[in-house]
Amino acid sequence: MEQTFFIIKPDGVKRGLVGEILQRMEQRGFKLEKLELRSTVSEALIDQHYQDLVEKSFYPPIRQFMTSGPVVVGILSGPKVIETWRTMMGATRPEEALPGTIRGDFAKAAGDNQAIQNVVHGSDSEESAKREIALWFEEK
Ligand code: DAT
Ligand code: MG
Repeated sequence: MEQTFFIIKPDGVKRGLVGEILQRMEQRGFKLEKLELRSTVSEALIDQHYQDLVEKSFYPPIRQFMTSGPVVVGILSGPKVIETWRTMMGATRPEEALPGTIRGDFAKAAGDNQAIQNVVHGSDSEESAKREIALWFEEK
């Protein structure tokens, strides 16, 4: 069965959205294969997670944001879960995320030079899902 890796980011945990987000996963019929609260996340882990973004000018605030508080991480499984979870998350930029999506319902637009805080992460391909699951759960 297809699997994806997700993160409920520090803004989602701080704002008390964990239950709401897990409920949407369950209502959609996906199975939670793994679920963990990580009270701290290292900069090294986030840099590996976002290995394709570390050189970008907007990256330092993202690193700061992603290590700013507890996150909830897990593995979700089900048919077409990678694409479907991305659809449920909504667009990367809060101002472009449609109502009905998690980001469209909850993410606040960022100010200039602030990190985009968009509540959730989901793997964008089968290859990313495999890599991220190994990074977060098998190579601790
Ligand atoms: P997504 O989280 O929708 O998969 P991504 O993988 O391209 O988007 O980027 C990871 C995070 O980095 C994203 O949630 C917010 C931030 N980000 C991406 N592109 C950005 C940009 N052009 N400016 C500022 N932050 C950006
Ligand atoms: Mg991404």
